[in-house]
Amino acid sequence: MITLPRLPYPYDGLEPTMSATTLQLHHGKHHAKYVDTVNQLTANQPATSLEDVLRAAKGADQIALANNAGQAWNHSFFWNCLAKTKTSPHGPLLDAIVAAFGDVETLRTRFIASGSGHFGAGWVWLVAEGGALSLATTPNGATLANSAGVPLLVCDLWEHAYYLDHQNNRGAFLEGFWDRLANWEFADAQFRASQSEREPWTYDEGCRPQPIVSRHDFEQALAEVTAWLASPPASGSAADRLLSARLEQVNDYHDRQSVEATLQDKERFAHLDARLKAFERRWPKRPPPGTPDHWPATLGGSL
Ligand code: MN3
Repeated sequence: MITLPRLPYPYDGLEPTMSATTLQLHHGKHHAKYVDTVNQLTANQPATSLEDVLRAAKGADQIALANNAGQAWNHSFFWNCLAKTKTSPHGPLLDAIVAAFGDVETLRTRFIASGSGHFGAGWVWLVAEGGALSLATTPNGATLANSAGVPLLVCDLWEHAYYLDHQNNRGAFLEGFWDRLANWEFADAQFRASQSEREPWTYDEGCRPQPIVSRHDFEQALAEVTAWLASPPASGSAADRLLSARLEQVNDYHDRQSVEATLQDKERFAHLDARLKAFERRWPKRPPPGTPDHWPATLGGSL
């Protein structure tokens, strides 16, 4: 079971370059459909990551699963390649661009030409392998997830990505992507991962909720984890990993003491603690500072 990730921005957050109508349809209908289809096709299989689903779906009888899983992965990756604020390549990534293409402008020209020249539906990628950058295109639902090269950026070449905003002018869509939306901070993080031991972006990571930065977010996160813990998801499932991520965020936010705890919070923490103790078998990866035990010993801490 995989989930449809939330977008890292509101539907109207990329206007006017990408309209809210396009984004709503693209994420809420197209991407959602791929996710639903993957879940239908894997309903009888044990819970696993989307990357593992893709690795397993190699046989000829699994083309539908490979296509839909590839599309689910590519779309979530694509959402992370878009940003509300303009960014530019810098540091070692910029050096690698200069080494491979001469300059950023040449890379821009070649990226747009590759995407425009790709026949039919697909994806155009900037890829890093062994520190060297290159461009690639993949047809239809093919993906660079699990490939030797680490993808840094991708742009969707399916007509549904641009037809409402640009009709048949794919080149104008690619120019808008490159000039105003391309998320170079994300590309930079991917490039650094490709140069280190760190794992590059995963689909699960794309499903992580946005960081808690306000009392409102905190309230929402508390409500979510309370509801989840009332009937905990299967260990190792996508929902389980999401719950784990959400608990980490609640814990981190609490540790930073950036929220004034109310009497009601204390009651809710105590309630969460009781739930966690009832299901203490999971989330071993982040023991609290100073304790050898699994995380979290007491969610409420010193409250
Ligand atoms: Mn698409």
